[in-house]
Amino acid sequence: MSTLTFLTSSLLLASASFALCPSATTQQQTQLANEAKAVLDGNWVPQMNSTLPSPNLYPHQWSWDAAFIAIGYSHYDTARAIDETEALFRGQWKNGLLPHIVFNPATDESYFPGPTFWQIETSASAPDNAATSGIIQPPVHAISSLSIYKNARTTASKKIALDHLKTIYPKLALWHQYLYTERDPLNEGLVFLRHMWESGMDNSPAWDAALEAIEVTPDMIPAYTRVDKGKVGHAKERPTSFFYDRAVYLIKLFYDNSYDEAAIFEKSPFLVQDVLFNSILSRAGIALAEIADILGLPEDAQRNRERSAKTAAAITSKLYDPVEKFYFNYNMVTKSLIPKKISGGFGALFGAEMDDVHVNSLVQHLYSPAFLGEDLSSWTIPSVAKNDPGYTNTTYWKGPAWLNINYIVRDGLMRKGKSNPDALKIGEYLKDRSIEMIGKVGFYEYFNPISGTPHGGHQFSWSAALVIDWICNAGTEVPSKPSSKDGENESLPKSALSGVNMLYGTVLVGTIALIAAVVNFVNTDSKESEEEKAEILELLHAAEKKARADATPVSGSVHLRRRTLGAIVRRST
Ligand code: 2M8
Repeated sequence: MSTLTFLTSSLLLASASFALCPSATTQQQTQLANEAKAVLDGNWVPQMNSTLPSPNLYPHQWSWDAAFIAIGYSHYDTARAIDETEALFRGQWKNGLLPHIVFNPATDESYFPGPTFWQIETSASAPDNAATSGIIQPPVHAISSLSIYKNARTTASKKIALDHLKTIYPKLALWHQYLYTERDPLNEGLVFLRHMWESGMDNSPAWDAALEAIEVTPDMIPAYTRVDKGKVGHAKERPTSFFYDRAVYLIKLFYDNSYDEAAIFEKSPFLVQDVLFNSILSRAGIALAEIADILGLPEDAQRNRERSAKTAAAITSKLYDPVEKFYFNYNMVTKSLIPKKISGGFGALFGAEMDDVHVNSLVQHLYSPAFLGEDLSSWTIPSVAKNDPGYTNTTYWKGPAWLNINYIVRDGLMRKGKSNPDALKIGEYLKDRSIEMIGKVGFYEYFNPISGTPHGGHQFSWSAALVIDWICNAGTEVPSKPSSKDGENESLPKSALSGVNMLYGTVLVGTIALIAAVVNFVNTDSKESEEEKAEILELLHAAEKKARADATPVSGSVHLRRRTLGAIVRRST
């Protein structure tokens, strides 16, 4: 790498760190995006090269969290988005299984089930140098790696993102290969899940009947101590002991069978095909095909597209119930659909093959009182239909709204609903209301869908990451007043907005000083091409434009920025 290329790279990467969300159209958006950035940066663990989902509840790296988090980072720190992804894949098993947790050795004891509980050493496929769990989570990863590449804004970050695609593609391909072979023994194009945690929607009422059919007595499971209950406001918001006993029972079944998928498929009392998981897989398959295209691998691209199309078609042919006009999960043990209307059913919009009738049936469900209401009175989509007997406002995946589900459904509505104005309207609504809610209450884990009040872990990373993606991609309005349609006694706390902008301004000035130093140096290096210099100038002009747009009353630094940039640009021309 030449001196100038190196300096240009540093310069361009440095600039990326302050140009967060150029498409933000209001000061409120800019402020919220900066707060979201502060959440991610605060949860970053340098020793692990990864980000905690939430500092008080989840002390390790989780799989689909990492993918959403990387999407957030992709808008302002390509290198860190790559680190996050590569850290997760260091836990990948030899057969391709991407574990749902990669453990941080420094905090082993602060989460149950910790690394030793999984006994992954019973499997010949377990990784040699990483402590992981032995189950999976929805495969958002190809989507996030493609986002890292697409959202890279400078020549230097594009280059490292392309290098990342080259490194990660074989690992992603192995991950999808594992899913389509080990987890689809009937070759239906639909993968099965063997643990509730694999769905990401852990204690959803969709699993209640299957769990009730599993008889567990204390002598059948190893002794264990939960640590989650003391870490949230109300222990009753967390899953029950009944649920945890069965979660532990299944883990024991896995290690007793050395994580052999065929043996588990034969013996497990919990085997489901999940709408959301398969829908994400289908979309991720298209992303994987796009990555293969970028890397010049047309045969791989074709194979990924074919597999994705098979999954997309199978979701609708097997999991859509034409009577209820809804997508349901499927219990492979009882060989029947699980008739629970949960938010994951709307996930079909993200990756299933649908015609207008399917799209419209989901849109009608969203408008029903069980979900958003005809007048769109709910803040965002509840995780379970409000008229389901298992629904609660505040218990984890049994009713509360989650940002990642709203993000996925919103994306599906905007893509599949192009000829359905109601779909587009709800899509916009979901994004605007989610952003409004977060702006009011902060970056929490989940929310009461009726009142919008926050619950679970605070400083929750994927809530922050997805807000960044929404704001950076589209520049959504952040309305200043919440709706007054609260259906419960809970009321919204005051906005959690803080003084991040002060810090931001200081960092900006520091970065520009660095740019000045670098450009001075560059100007003495006469061997470099005019093209490279033009690239730097373009960056400087962009930085100046951004500094002007960002003009906030931060201790007079705007004048300093303008003067500094003016001097740099003059010296360079
Ligand atoms: C929750 O799941 C973990 C188990 O994996 C837990 O309850 O301890 C879920 O919300 C899951 O979707 C999420 O990835 C994880 C970390 O945020 O927490």
